[in-house]
Amino acid sequence: MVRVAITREVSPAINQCELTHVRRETIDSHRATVQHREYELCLAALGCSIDRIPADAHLPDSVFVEDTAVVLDEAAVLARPGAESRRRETEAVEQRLAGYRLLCRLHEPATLDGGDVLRIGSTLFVGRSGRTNDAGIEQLRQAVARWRYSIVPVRVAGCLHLKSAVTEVGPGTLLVNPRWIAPSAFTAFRCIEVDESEPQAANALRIGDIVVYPASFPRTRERLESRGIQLRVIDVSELAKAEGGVTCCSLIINEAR
Ligand code: CIR
Repeated sequence: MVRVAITREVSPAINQCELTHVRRETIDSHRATVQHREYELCLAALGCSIDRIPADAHLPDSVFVEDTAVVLDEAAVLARPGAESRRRETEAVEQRLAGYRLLCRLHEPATLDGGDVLRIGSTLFVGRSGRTNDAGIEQLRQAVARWRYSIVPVRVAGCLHLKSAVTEVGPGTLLVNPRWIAPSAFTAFRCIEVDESEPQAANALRIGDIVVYPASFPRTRERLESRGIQLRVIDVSELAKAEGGVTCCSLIINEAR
């Protein structure tokens, strides 16, 4: 399959990033950039062609492109990020996405971060979080109705986004932190729980049969490997200080036309 990964260079202002659930620590922006390049190389080795947007010194969190859009096979819905400081991140992403997909937009009072949308087949699970409000969920529902996606709202508590708490790691298989979301929304799936000592370990990026996974969660990693899930383990510790995980740094476009 031809895949494109839209990424964006780490902003020189990364130390002014938004933080909600983690204590501020200095981010070494050089190290963050090196790790981000390794992340891109990993995606390239998995068959993605990298479409990189340059850094923007006025947008500290702009490396986290996942939050700016929801990319589907038929279209891309531009998000309206819940944090005011992140609203303008969509502009450069919009220009890139226009080359791949029909675009739909959300409008005030909607807020929605792409990190709150987990697509599994034709279902969009949408986190009702500190970033995504009811109007965001409703406008997303209307935007995608013509392609028959069903929308399942999921309450998120204790973490930033839905995909901080649950991601797909294989066909019908999810990696979850049940303390941050009610697993009742996901009873149709086989759920692997993160190790209790690694609450942030549920964010994994599935590319085909392979799962890109952070090096910082060895116990949960063992659980995944023991269930036969093939991992590419990478160090993303620097951007984790900005509350980012492995899904956050790319927008994956399947079968790019
Ligand atoms: C923020 O608070 O918006 C950023 N510092 C982190 C965003 C991480 N994005 C994601 O989980 N999808």
